Amino acid sequence: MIIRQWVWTGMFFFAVSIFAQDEYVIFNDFEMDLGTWTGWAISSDYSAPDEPHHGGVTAAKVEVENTVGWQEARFRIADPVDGRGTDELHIWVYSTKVFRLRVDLGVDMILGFRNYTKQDLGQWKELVFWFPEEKAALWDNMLSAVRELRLWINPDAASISGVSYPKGFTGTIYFDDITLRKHQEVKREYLPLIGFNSASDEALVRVIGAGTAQVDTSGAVTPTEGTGCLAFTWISAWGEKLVINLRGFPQFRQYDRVHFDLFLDGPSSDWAAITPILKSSWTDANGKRHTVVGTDLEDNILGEAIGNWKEFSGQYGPMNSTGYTRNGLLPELAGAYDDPNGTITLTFATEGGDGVNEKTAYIDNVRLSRPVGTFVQDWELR
Ligand SMILES: [Ca+2]
Ligand SMILES: [Ca+2]
Repeated sequence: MIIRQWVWTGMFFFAVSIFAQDEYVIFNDFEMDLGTWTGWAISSDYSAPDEPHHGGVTAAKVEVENTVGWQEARFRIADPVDGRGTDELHIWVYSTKVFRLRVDLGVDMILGFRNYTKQDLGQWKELVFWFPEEKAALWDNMLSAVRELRLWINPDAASISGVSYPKGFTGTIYFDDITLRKHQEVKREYLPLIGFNSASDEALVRVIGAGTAQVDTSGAVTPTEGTGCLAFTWISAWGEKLVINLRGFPQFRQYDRVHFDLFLDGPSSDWAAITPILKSSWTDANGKRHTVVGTDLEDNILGEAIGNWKEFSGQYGPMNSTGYTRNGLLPELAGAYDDPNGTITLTFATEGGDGVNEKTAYIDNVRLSRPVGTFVQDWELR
């Protein structure tokens, strides 16, 4: 069933991709600009005619010497590119040794690790780094002029999917066709889940630590949906503060994004951030215990949500991107609905400056969405 589901999903996306051509911003194709390489990239040159290249006629041939582990290399191009509105970084690589590469698009824009494995040796592989549209929005200013990649290679010894990666790397890697994919907006359909319009919705909510949470229908704050919203105490010290029980909403499996509106009633001169975190636990038919201890959907700086309503969202369902790293979540979350004792929650971690500590914040209209017409319906995975 698992396989069939993915085949179906893949077929759908294949059908769509015929019509929706992806657009890319070229970061560097190594035809005109070799860029500058520092750190563990001890030397760089254009590939010779008898050496590998992926597109055009040349690639970057980089000699790597990393013997210390957590040491970065910086790759810088002459003219920055506008990466706003993108959602993937693509890098083609070629080597004769396995490696793991972490890429940062700039300071604090960490895209994570991708692996060049035994099966890839001696051939070109496209490393795809997906980042959520929420992150892109957060990074908008930095993405407007991307000029540098920060690269980390084999910083620690690791064993992943049966492949042993040593600490450090000495050898040659060819790089080519580094691009950013433009994010394609899709029309979405929504399912309202929790409206907090009646005190009965309080049963879905649990407060961790100090503070309270209750449904507010006083009208003191205008809800974004219906006649009420959830008022709770904002605590500035970072931590998990509020838990919403999703166990009663099996429709969760038929959608791929969760959204909510948030309003922090504090001084807009201050700062605050919220992270929605999915957790689940259940036992499968073979008695095996499954636990998702916590997947951060996104870190969000509140910005204009201090003093006003703002929408937040996060992707948890399947996605048409080989760089997407949350597909493993699907069976883990889905199983929570099959086990009568399964649990699944959306936990909010909050933080902020002193000026917003113990102020009242409001959440409303917890809802799900999916691309219109997409077959997310059965990520029924057994
Ligand atoms: Ca090239
Ligand atoms: Ca409401």
